[in-house]
Amino acid sequence: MNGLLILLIIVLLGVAAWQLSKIFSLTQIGSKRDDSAVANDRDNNINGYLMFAFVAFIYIVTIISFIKCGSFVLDTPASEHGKDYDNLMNISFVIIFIVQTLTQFLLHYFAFKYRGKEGQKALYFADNNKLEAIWTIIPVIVLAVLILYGLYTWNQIMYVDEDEEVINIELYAKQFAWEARYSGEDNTLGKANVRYIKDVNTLGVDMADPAAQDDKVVAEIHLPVGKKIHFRMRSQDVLHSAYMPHFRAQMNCVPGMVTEFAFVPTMTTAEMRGTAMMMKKVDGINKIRAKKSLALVAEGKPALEPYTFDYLLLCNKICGASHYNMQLKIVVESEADYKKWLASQKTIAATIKEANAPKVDPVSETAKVVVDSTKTVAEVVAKK
Ligand SMILES: [Cu+2]
Repeated sequence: MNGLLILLIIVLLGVAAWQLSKIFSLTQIGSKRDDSAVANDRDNNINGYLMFAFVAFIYIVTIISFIKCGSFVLDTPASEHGKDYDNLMNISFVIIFIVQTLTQFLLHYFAFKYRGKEGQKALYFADNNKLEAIWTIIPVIVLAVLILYGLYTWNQIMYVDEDEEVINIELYAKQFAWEARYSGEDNTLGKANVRYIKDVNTLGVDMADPAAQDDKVVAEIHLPVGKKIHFRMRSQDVLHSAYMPHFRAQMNCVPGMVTEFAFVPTMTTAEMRGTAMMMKKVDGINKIRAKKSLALVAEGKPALEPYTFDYLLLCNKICGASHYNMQLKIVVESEADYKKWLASQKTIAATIKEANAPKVDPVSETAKVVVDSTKTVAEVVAKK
């Protein structure tokens, strides 16, 4: 109903504006004006200066974006390949920035310089081979270098040596959560299929596969610093994307197929928390939180907890209403701490066994013993 009313108001406002413009035209009858519908020098000048105004607008937006959003750029990468990735990104940014600044200036400057003038005719070139060659060959060379460098970097990042010692981890995406599975003692992930999903076996691990017995499903990811981690990604429902921005890693998770990404983390969570850039960022976030907390407390609500930095695995595909909720904490630590943590995690086999174990209710068990006094407690329990 509200929508209909708003629409009606807009239509009525439109009619009113149209009527006003008609009244305005009627008041102009008799006054001297140019009705030829051909641009005169005044129109050409206005358009010429508007061209300048537009290029100024583009530059101002660029400068404001740098000032406002410059601090969102992630600083030091926390993975070995991160430097190559950042290099590629920076080179692309610099080239795009220079080319865009120059070409936009030239485009708008010439549009101004050669704006229409009464009595002036435009010069017509059928073609100019020299100019054509310049604006074809230069972009071809620049693009070829960029693409070749990009392909080389991508291949370096994606190459995983079969014989190299890696830690195998599976990332499982579903609406709207992540789960991670470690390959256990044998360092081999057991087979899995969506058809095997049942009760606590939320990843559909094939428990008939010997390699699956020691696999561990965990609630947060722990990684040892300096070791190569080989991630394999699966999705249960729709397209998701495993995104670990601090490690410069992203890979789509596609239902029905396994995708991969491998990297070596180079900075522990503690080391990243200690960098000047991160401390400044966390400080900024906590200042905003403190301000919001003041307003919350005034309303009688609890204050916000202060923020501490943690690496995150995020979903980078808009996969549904709670897409933003898809995140999993990643802890990078020393190898000793990592081993200690991993040892404390339960295997899937143990979790399933525990879930399927008959529930012994101590109260009814005692009652049975009392009622059936001809049997011993041991007999009752054994029968059970
Ligand atoms: Cu998602």
